[in-house]
Amino acid sequence: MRHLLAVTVGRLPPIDARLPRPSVMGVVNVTPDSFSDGGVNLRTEDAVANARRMIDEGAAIVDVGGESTRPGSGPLSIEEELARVLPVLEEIGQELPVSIDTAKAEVARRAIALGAELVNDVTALRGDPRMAEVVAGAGLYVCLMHMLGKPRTMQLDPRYDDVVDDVKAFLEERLRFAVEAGIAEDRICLDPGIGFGKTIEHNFELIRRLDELTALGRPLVVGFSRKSSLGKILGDPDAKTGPLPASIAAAVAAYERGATILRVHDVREHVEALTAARAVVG
Ligand code: HH2
Repeated sequence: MRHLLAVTVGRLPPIDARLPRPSVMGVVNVTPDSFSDGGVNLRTEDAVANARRMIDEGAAIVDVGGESTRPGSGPLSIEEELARVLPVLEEIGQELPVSIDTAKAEVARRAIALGAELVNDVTALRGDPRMAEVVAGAGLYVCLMHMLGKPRTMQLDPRYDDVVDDVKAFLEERLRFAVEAGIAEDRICLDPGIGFGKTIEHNFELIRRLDELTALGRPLVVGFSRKSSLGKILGDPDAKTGPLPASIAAAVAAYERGATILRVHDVREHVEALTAARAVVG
């Protein structure tokens, strides 16, 4: 067993020791409708095989999710979300390093019981009043992400006074909330939430000024992989996704500006690019 989670709960190292900069988080969406890979991993055996391949290709962790949060999507029932992710976690939870991408405390609790070591909550503990307690009680890692509004409407004319200042203030407040709820600060990472209630310019400005978010003192996760802003700047105003070379460029730029964890769909290519970028950055 590569993954000794059962004996390490409560004594996990700080997240920056467990996931040093740069680390790749491979995306395994067990959904029919994710914006770029909907349906690819809907069968358990496909999700398991892809998760194993991502770890073999150099991902430090795989992020398993059952609910799409693409623009325009609506919520999913707990039963449906559990039915998608639990069979996958039963197969890989003790074998591979796994993160659970959910905003539901019950899904997180069941995933943790099967071996998940990180809860990736796109609502930053706002979606379910029991989530903070579940994460704190398990002593695991958590990612707190910024989102303006809800997936169904978040891309309808998002506005900020200053996107970086606003996202920073939000993440600072959620970090304080999490620590007050009993989650050790050294287990927490933060994410500006690329594409979650943001225009193209907002997304790129957040990366351009990422140093202002690293000033919060916590490792940053960035998920620009395949997002539509990348397709749009390449000339297709109706793009729903962005291509791989543009995804890699955004990931490398984010890494160079201080990102620690890059959340990506194409693991091998990002690992190769980030290995080269790291050799340059030193
Ligand atoms: N992006 C997506 C989902 N979860 N979590 C974090 N921390 N950061 C992100 O940028 C992020 C995320 C959306 O991408 P994907 O999972 O591929 O799509 P969908 O929500 O349609 O399943």
